[in-house]
Amino acid sequence: MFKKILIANRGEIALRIQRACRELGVKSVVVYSEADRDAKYVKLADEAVCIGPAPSAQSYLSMPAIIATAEVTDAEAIHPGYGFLSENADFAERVERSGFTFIGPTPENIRTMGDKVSAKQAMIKAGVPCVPGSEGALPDDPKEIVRIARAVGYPVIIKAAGGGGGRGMRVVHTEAALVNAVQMTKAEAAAAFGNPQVYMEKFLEHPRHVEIQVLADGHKNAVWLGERDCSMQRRHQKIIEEAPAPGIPRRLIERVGDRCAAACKKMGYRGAGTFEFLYENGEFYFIEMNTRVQVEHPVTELVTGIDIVQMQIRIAAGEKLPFTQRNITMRGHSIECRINAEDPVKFIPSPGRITMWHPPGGPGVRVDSHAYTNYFVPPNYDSMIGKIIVHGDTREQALARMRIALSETVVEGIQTNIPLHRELMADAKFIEGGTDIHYLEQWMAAHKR
Ligand code: MV4
Repeated sequence: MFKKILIANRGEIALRIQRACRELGVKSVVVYSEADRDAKYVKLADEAVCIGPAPSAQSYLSMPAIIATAEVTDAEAIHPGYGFLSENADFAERVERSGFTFIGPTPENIRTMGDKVSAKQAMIKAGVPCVPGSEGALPDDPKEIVRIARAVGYPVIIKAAGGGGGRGMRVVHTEAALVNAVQMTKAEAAAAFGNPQVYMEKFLEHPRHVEIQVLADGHKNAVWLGERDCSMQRRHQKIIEEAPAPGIPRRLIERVGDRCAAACKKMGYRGAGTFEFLYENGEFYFIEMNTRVQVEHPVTELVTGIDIVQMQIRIAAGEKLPFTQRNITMRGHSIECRINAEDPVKFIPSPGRITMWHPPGGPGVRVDSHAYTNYFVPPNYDSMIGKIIVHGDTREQALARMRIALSETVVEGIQTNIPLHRELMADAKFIEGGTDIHYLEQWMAAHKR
């Protein structure tokens, strides 16, 4: 095991990684920007080094500053968390070339999944079900593009190979609009990602977003840890996640999960990963793979009892997976509410000083947050200030525990989306389970917001 790890991130995930390090008996170094000087996890860390001013480009995205800090503090490995440099293959490569261990997949794994065309090709090869569409990148010939779209059937969606997470996509409903839409998406993709390649898929109109968590050790062992339903989102920002996904037949999920684990073995995948699917009319369709730990990983931890962040570290240290698929069991139901410093109606960020912070507690309640009374939420980063995660024997018990947890929570001095969460936990359709990716936006409109 490592003696010391550098945490190249901030906020709740920096604290989460630090806790995993502590439990493993590993010392942690955090890097921080001038805006995060007073953060709790900076005080709690064994060592903390200021690496630059508030803008991420000069701090959390500065590869030289982070690698130099690992050198001067004698850290052996770097955990990138989520966001920032976590899915940057060049960073992973530079970390390893500098003699440190990158706590994550190989640069090659990250590169393959970062290019959505090569990711999809890898999945097709491994037998993971994908959305029907172009086989690989679209050709230049307009006649060919028209032919492919006719075969797929309208509506279609044009996606940039370099995109992902909702960036660089365009829906096309008619043949008349097709070729122009492809050209526009290509031009935007070239400018935004330095890669003009685009591909085509059948556009699914009412899917749910269901993802599968995997762990692989790079020694040909891979397992899947169940699924998460992340359909409750707005503008590609998830706000509620849960495990398991309500109402999906177990044997169907098992079949897809086994394919994901098999794909990891085939690709020589290493570390934690997430296979993102759209689920519509009883079918799973792969869209993207994330090669990092995700914000919503705690719901999987609560139903499986497996510490995903500790597993990332142990895998990076060269350990083999300590369990096989047969040893993994899912128990009960877990729900996560992301707490954002924002206007609950207009969603505009609400940074500033938290004058009162009372987190909830009690049976089956977990709070992952770096916030505290008197903490100043800086305006420079993501507005998420923490997560309330609950577990119960049933979905009903988890819902009840979340309602109680939200009722106990007090955050003053800034606005948060807690009122929105309280309303959603009482919403008949959410309580029923299985709402699609458009539900929240429709709900907001119906509630005249
Ligand atoms: C789609 C889709 C419908 N059909 N692909 C958006 C984010 C990126 N990961 C893929 N996305 C979508 N791809 C096909 N073929 C609808 C979306 C989509 C979406 C997906 C997941 C979660 C939220 C979403 C919101 C809007 C659109």
